[in-house]
Amino acid sequence: MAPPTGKRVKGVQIFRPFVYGTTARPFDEKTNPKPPGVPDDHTHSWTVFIKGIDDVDITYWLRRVQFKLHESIPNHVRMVEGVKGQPFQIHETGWGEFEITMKLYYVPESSEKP
Ligand code: SLL
Repeated sequence: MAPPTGKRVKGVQIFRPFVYGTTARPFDEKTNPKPPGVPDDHTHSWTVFIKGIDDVDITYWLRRVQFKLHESIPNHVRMVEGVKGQPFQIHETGWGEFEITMKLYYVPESSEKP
C-alpha cells in the first residue's frame, strides 16, 4: 500500500458500516438496582454507544469518539479512546432526556478529518 500522503484521494470512497444508539432503563430493585452514591433524583441508567455490526472491531478505522452530553452532567464533553474489540460507549445515570452529539475521529492513515 502506498504511504499516506495526508491528502484525500480523489475519486476514492471507502464505506464502513457501524451502529450507534442509546439505551435507558429505569432503576428497579430486582433487575436494575440503583448503585450506591447515585443522587436521589436519578431515575435511570443509560448508555450511548458506537460499535461494529455484530460487535465486530472498528478501531482499525475509528480512533476515538467525542460525546457531547447535556450540560447538567458533570464533565459533559467526553472523549472515548478506542479499545480493540470494544464499543465506544458511555454508561451513566440520570433523570432526563437530552440530545447527544458524537464526533468521530478516524485513524490518521485515513487522512480524514473528524
Ligand atoms: C431539558 N430534557 O431539556 C431536559 C434536560 C437533562 C438530564 C435533561 C443529569 C444527570 C446528572 C441529567 O439527567 N440531566 O446530574 O448527572 O432541560
